[in-house]
Amino acid sequence: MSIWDKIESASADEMRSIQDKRLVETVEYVYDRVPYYRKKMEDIDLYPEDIKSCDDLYKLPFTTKDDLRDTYPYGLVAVDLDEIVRIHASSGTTGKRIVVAYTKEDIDTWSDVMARCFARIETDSKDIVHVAYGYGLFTGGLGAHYGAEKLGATVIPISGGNSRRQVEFLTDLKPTVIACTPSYMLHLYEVMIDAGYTLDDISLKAGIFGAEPWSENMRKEIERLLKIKAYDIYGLSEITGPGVASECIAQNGLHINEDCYLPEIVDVIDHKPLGLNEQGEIVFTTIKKKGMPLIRYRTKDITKLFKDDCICGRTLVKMERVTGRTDDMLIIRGVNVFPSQIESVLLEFSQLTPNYQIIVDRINMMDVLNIHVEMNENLFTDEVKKIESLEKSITGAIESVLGISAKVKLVEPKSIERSEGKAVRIIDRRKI
Ligand code: DLL
Repeated sequence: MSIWDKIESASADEMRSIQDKRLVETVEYVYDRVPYYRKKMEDIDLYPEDIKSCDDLYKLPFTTKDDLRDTYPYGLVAVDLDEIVRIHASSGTTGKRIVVAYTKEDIDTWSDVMARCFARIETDSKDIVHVAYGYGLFTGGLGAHYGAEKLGATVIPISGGNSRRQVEFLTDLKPTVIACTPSYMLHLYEVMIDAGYTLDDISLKAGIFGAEPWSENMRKEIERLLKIKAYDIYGLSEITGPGVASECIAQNGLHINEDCYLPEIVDVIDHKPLGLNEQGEIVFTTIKKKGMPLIRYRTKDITKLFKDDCICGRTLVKMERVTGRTDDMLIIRGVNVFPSQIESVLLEFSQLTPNYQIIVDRINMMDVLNIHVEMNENLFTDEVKKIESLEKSITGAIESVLGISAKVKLVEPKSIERSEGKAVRIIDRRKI
């Protein structure tokens, strides 16, 4: 039993009353302290007294990445700068970088939610946690570090990169839990095997993987290769970093730390609120943050919220694994395609590895979807005819699942560039 059980297994009424109180406080707080929010509210004739409970959440204006850019760097900070103890930044794939600012209390809250995420997968003070998320402006490394340390676990702050050294630490220091992106886990596995090690040389029992979309099939692959439990953890810099939501041992949806981050799902087109079990964009309001609270922040991540009787006893609302982002969605000849759907199809084939790249071109006004995927060593040494026949089968599977044709090319093992952090899956040449 952990000290967080009370909040994590609160009744619906208890949770709702915490959320109502914290929401009302947060709205008053930002209205008083952040001129940008005050103006946004007054522009629609909305005042703090109009927000009495979570039922009124929908009245509040959304906040988007553009708001963060427009107010860069400190426009949404709600305290004097001398109360800010930490800055993180996210480069973003497009446009200007955004920065996020934390007070001491925010760092404590973040450490708590991250500790809760580790506790959810039964990590405790006896564990050695190998943190291979990048340390620095990216929130992954320090977020996981503070959480694991709060639990009393032994932390190896190795950060990303230098994979040979990572493998030495895994084999020498015998960490039991690893935190990194799922794609980097697979890369570390390859490096480990290439260096002549076997699973007997490591002691990992679980990994807490996130920061990029990954499919259920990718989970199976990691669990099969490494003989560990692979858990999903979700978060974003704007809201805090990792620790917004994470899986428990049930591996069936991510419990949201909803006492700190109030979730909603909205329609991706008209942004109207949707109910439980309806898929859309997940929006968060931070209800415990002091340095830079965010009201109805549009994440662009697509998922749904649901409740179940979780075997772990937690009552926290769950979100499904994020299948993609509204801005990750490729529209190929009018059909909406998410990279994770392609990944799912590819990983149905045992001769393939989870290393793939999606390259979209426009040739003679027509979108062409190319999928490059690495085959495994066995297939690579096989006859060309077999490879061609497999390419055909994959093309057929993509067509039947996604309803579009694709040019599938099987490439040599280890020929697709590896990333130490978030994998680069899509190259869309149409924009160039
Ligand atoms: O990636 C924070 C993080 C670090 C989460 C480590 C989990 C583990 P950003 O760099 O701001 O923050 O990127 C946030 O990454 O909006 C999602 O699109 C994506 N993302 C994060 N976790 C997951 C996940 C960190 N488990 C953006 N599944 C988010 C799918 C994820 N996508």
